[in-house]
Amino acid sequence: MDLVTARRELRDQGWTVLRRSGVGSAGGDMDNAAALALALAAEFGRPSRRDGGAAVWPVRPAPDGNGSTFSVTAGEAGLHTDSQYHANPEPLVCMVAVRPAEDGGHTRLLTASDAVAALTREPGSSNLLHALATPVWQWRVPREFAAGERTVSPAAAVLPGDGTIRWRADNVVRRHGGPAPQLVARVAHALDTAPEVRTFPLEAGDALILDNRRVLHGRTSFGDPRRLLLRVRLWER
Ligand SMILES: O=C(O)CCC(=O)C(=O)O
Ligand SMILES: [Fe+2]
Repeated sequence: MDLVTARRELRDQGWTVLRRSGVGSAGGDMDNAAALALALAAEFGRPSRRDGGAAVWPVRPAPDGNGSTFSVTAGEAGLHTDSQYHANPEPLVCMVAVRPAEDGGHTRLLTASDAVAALTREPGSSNLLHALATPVWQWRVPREFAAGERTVSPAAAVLPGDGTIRWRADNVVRRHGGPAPQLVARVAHALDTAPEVRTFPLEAGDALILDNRRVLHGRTSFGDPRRLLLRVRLWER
């Protein structure tokens, strides 16, 4: 697929996959892969260095098994949007597979409109959708990125009603007046088990670019410690 087609697919569908981009090809080292991933991502937007200081962030399990966010842990990642703990999440995320896991770690995607459809099928959906449209949701900043004093996001809605979505289940702040834990669990379950979720592997060199305000992403479980993706979050040009 050429870049023009990929940009159109991203605009119309909310995500696109460029197969075999050349990133991580045999013989290349990590610096080379990161430079290639950055150049590819920059075709779609302006790379963000906001979290972690560098534009290219390696998504791989930490050797000590510790970590507070999906990019440094193995296992599954429930459907989420990135940077939900910021007032203004980056609108685009690019992830390039350098070394896929031998045992899963497949990409999962669900569009915001399919998410709403799944939630609408839930019992008591009007209460659920009302709660998600109310700006009382806050998320903990992962400790890997907590800069300065701010450890919790400003309050925001999950579904503000403009077609966008902001979501992550495992770091929703629990406080008085905020969403009840059962509500968080119900929403997560409805989304993660929705039949509309697309699940597919990224092969080495494949680049996924997604609209971080219109598409939820996640991954199936894996254990392979050698799995490596490179992630670049992007601002619109
Ligand atoms: O590991 C993956 O496939 C996705 C990782 C992810 O969503 C993240 O780092 O925010
Ligand atoms: Fe993510």
